[in-house]
Amino acid sequence: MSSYTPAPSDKFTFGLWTVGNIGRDPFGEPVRKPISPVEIVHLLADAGAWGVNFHDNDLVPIDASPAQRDQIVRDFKAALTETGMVVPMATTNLFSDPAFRDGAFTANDPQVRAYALHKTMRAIDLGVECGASTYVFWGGREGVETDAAKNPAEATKRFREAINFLCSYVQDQGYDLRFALEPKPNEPRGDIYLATVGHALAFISTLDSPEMVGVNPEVAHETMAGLNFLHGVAQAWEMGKLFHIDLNDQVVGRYDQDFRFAAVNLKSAFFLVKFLEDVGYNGPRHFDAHAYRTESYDGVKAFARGCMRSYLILKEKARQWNADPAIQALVAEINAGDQTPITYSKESAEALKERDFDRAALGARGMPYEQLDQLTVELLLGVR
Ligand code: GLT
Ligand code: MN
Ligand code: MN
Repeated sequence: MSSYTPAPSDKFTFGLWTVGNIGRDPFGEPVRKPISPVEIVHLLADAGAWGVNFHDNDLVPIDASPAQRDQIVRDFKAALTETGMVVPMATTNLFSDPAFRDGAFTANDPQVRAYALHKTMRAIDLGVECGASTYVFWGGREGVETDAAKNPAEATKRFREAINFLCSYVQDQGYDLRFALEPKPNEPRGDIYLATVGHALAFISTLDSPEMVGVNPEVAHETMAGLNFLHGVAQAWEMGKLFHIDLNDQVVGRYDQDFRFAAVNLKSAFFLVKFLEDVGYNGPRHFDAHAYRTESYDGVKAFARGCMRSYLILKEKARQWNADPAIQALVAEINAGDQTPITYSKESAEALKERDFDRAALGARGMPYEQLDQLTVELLLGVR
């Protein structure tokens, strides 16, 4: 039995904005005093995390002078060196400032679109300076409350132009950086463009440099859309597009909750962890979540530890599932028969057309999924 202690090889990361969340919500003021990026790095290192990610303005305030910026970055890097923490991912805040009230890359005002590119190039420089190799785009404000405001096809074109522009920028700078689009269906906008993993994957294939761009799916976001998160993740993985992942939890039909990983849908979390581990996903496991508003910083630390511990427990459960004789007997039964795909040739197609099938026998076969699911539940409940 493992001790469920995080190791660097687990690649657990948190954003400055996650443990640094001060508990402001649309109905209430902050409940926790802000802590500095340096303090956050120490808190996360203490909790056992491997890395920390940030938006440009999580680290450097939007109105900082160049000298202040340099000092902040120096202090932050010193904290990274002191703790051994890394920065695998960075991103831009294109949603807090009033300038982005109508979006950034898709805003109707061309000056806002230009400012969004300006801000993102600078944020990319900052991210790369701190070691980031993945750059996330979450288009929180890229959307509308009314479709009177914007033609959604035009918005898609603007989004494409922006990502193409930024891919060229990264290539020109010679940065070793890949982009990951993070879909979300709504909140803070009434409707957000590129609403799901599927929308994003289709969009990527229309870019000038599609090989540079993948996705950053988030549990809560696909769940808000009523979708099966694992299915989106699996499709992205199968296409070589799972560049990053945001782990948290969410009750279907609620506001964007960003709960501790596995706090709500244990079984979905289990199948997600099992998938990532079985396929050998090697990227960061980023917890994009925050502690309940009720918590003090002790609670924040408990929250961060809980995310990682639950992941590791589920990883151990996945190992048990893969080694459980009764479960594996059912898995073998389900996958019986010659599973080799039929490759097309004129002859194989003709032969297949002529083949006799016992349709009644095919329809008479039951599948033992009830048993398999019950064994899974029992394993998760700890009685196997
Ligand atoms: C914001 C959002 C997240 C995104 C972050 C990246 S910021 O908190 O809710 O899902 O991943 O911009
Ligand atoms: Mn979220
Ligand atoms: Mn996220």
